[in-house]
Amino acid sequence: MSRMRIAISLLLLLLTGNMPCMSQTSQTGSYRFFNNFEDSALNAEWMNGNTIEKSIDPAHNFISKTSGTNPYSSGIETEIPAGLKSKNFRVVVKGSIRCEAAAANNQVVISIAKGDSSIFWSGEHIPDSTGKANEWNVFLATTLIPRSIPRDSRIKIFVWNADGKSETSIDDLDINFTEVKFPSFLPN
Ligand SMILES: [Ca+2]
Repeated sequence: MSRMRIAISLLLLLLTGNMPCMSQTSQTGSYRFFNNFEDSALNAEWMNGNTIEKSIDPAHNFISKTSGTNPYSSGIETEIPAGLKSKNFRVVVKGSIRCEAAAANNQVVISIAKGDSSIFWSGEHIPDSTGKANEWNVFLATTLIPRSIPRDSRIKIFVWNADGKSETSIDDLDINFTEVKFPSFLPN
């Protein structure tokens, strides 16, 4: 490998290493991660890429599909973003979901760990996934993350097929981190 190639590889590693899937920073303290699973280069940077496949629904094309044997959807794994370390922040996860069986249990999971130690875990049931089988629904889950989380923690976000009853398709996964500033006084 030439020296130039090594330099380019190192640069790419630096650029993509810690924040692989950050699509944009719209304002200070706000970070967005979005994937409609149509871009193979972006898909490779997201977790559980083995779940990404072509849907039978041409309107959604590529999706992340979970089942009893592959229960975790594609999602993100990243360090706490630099602008949110030691800050309270809100995580809002939106997306589209389609279950092949009614009353399936799918959950938006936010898992935070420092090294091998789990620090925070939340699994929010997606009510819309209990709707009619084989129809697309949208979902939204919101979780507050306290500023006491260690600065060098890593955060994972994905959809968990918790009961394995249904093959479940996930698309247009849209994850937003926003700093929450609580007022320093209470209004009269
Ligand atoms: Ca798609």
